[in-house]
Amino acid sequence: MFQKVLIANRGEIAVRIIRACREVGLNTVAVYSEADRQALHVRLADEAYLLGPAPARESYLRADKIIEIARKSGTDAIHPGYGFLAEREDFAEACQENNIVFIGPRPSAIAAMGDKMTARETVRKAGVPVVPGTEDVGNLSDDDLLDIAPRIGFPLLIKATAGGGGKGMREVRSLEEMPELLKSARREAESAFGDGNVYLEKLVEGARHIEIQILADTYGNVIHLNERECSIQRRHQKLVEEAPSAFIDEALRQKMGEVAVKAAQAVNYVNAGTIEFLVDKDHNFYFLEMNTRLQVEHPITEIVTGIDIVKEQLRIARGRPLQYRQEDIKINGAAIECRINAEDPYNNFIPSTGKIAHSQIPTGPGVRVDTGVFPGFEITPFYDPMISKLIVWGETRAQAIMRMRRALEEYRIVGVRTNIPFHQTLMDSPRFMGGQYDTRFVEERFSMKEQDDPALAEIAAVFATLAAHHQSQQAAQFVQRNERDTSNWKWLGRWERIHR
Ligand code: MV4
Repeated sequence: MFQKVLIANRGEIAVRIIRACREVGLNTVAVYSEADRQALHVRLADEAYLLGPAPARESYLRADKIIEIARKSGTDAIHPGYGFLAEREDFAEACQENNIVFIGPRPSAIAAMGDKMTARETVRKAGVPVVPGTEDVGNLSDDDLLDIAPRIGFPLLIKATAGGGGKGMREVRSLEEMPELLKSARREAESAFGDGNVYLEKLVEGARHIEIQILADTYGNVIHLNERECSIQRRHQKLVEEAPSAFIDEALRQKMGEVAVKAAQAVNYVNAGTIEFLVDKDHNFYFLEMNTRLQVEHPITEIVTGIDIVKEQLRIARGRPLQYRQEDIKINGAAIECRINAEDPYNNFIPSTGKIAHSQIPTGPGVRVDTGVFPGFEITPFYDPMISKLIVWGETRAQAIMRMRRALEEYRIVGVRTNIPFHQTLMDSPRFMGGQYDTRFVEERFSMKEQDDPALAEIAAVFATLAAHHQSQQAAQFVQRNERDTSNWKWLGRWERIHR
């Protein structure tokens, strides 16, 4: 049991965790850097302690200082949030050694899933489908890999064992180009992770990125909260997430859920976690990796399931059993999250810094905004550029899209550039409306450039009308039928702003 929780994080997620603690009567301790003296998480916590200078390595990554503050303040639990120390097995271990509850999985599960080759082997042996590729753990030499590659077949991917997030990843089209690519992948992995070890997987092209939320208690009960569709991303940064996925039917949802539970059980997982899958055009799905933490996009799952994931994390960490069985988990409507970043979508998404002079945050029915900033707060280059998460709910996916458009229109942020125009363009895109996108969509088929196309305007107008009248099935079908039956879709590779 614990009564006081230190939140080893900043920004919107620190605020989110403080709120959950407050609602269940737990005391909170914030930690902050010199850049965050005025931050919202500092204001909302019961106590706050300075960690050090703005750079993360001198503040939010200082595991030693955080544990020292926890001890001094009589804290008996630490929530790491996401990023920073969340998936550092040594930090979870250090908490244990100091009799502090780490609100997350056991160090052994973090380690098993943190090493991507070990993760792949562990879940494969538990019957979880993985992409065909190398089937060993340990250091594979270039000679080994060049020998195995033709049996896997090209194109294939070189992946870093210590990787994740695409670092140290290389696409290989032929055996001839492989030695050079092995060298550069190893070099990149060595400098990013201090570990040049790599493995191989067949390349799955045009796949979707779909992940399953897991909850597991200390008694071996594991349930899943269905999927999140995360294919709208750019350079491995997610921009929009949806729950449920328009691409997944009930049978596939159930199958992926069962497999995700198996993957979690394979490492004796405890607390909240996420199993990432690639889903190809033919609905084959493959384990990619497991995120052993609370994720940025957890709110869309909360919205459609009605479950407060952070409160469940706290309960699990307190040794309580899960209060839901699998058959209790239902999906109500549809949720979409847009990550609002301080970056310029008209200029290659370069980060934008400065003081937030003014903001007008959307509210009203079905709208949730999770943020750690406010007018007067300075956006610095020290941390990631996400300033808020705009989350909406709708009875149907079409309703959620219409509501997201409304909310984006209401949103005003003055002082920094934001990617709100990107989200507006996306929400007006017939391909997005029809749910017809994969992980290449933003980088390869989407552009902010304006283009007047009356045919697309008409599709969007009919979609809007049907959506407004709760006829979302027809709205979705309308968009899909048009792709097959008319030539309007030749426009879709280009920019798609609809003029109203
Ligand atoms: C893949 C893949 C295709 N085939 N593996 C990217 C980061 C890392 N988490 C795994 N990633 C991928 N692995 C095989 N065998 C394509 C990607 C990938 C990707 C995955 C999820 C979301 C966005 C992505 C963007 C580019 C590539």
